[in-house]
Amino acid sequence: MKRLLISTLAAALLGSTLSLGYAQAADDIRPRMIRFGYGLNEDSNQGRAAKLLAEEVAKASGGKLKVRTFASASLGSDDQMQNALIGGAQEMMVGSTATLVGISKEMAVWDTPFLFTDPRQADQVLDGPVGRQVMDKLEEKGLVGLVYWENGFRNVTNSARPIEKLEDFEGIKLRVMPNPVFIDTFKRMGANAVPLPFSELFTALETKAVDGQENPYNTILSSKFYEVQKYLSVTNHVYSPWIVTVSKRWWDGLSATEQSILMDAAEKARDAEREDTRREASQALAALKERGMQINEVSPEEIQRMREQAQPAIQTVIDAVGQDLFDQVQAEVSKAAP
Ligand code: TF8
Repeated sequence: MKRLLISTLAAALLGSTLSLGYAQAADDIRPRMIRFGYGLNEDSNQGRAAKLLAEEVAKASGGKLKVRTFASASLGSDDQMQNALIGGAQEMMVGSTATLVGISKEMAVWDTPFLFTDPRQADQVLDGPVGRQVMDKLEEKGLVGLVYWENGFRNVTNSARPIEKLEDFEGIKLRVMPNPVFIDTFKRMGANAVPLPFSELFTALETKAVDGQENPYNTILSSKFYEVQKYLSVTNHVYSPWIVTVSKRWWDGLSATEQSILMDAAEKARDAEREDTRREASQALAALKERGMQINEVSPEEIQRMREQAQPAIQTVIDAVGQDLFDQVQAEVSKAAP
């Protein structure tokens, strides 16, 4: 009996020594190359934030962790990169939450038309417990969400006519993100909604395969959509978050120190990115006008009509995320109301 106990103890001890010997100590930093992909070009709010993240990681790790950034979807569209992360072929990315709904259906809660009215309200909800809860759902799919960055309030551009009233959407071939809520919303408004990855958008606009698209001012500017779009109509129909994600398979092999270096850098980049994005957005209309776009505000009455018309698309959100999560987000939004 005693001998059995001793040998069991010895085996346990040996086992733990062995695993200590092989496993990485919790505060280790190993030399690593981290591929970080994104869809916009380097000279965009997304590109500037990615660069800042890379610099912060290099600084905090004494140059051991090297984040290599890949702009302009050179590692693939959002969807392709998400799958590369899940498979472990790529480590990190940033992209729209709206392109994640095929992998994690709860993400669709951010697609609710007219959910937020102010960016600070979005910050509070996204950075709060419900934002974290939605993010954590990614883990069972092989991704880890670190933080939300700002893509921003979306506005419509097209080459046919200014959108001044609901009826002006009629027959417009409008590129939307590959996402059921966006497709539904714009179909209800009367547009011919065409889902396309962002990486194909400029060419689609240039060749007139589609008439228009919708994105924040920042992207209309940085992606030079003003070269191929005449009209910009201020609809602010939805606030679009970006999300920084990492491969879970890869993340689980990092030490606690490495994980916290990456998390801290993602947060620092988030705070700087939101500031940068808001500053740029506040000057973007003037810049776009200067580059030849014709810009119109849509009256509050017409926005209200669009809102009512899009209302049934909310059911598409509820079907995807469940009534409980939907209600929880609504409650957080009213608490955070500016
Ligand atoms: C879109 C999105 C994109 C982002 C970006 C590629 O319209 O707003 O701009 O997903 O990360 O597809």
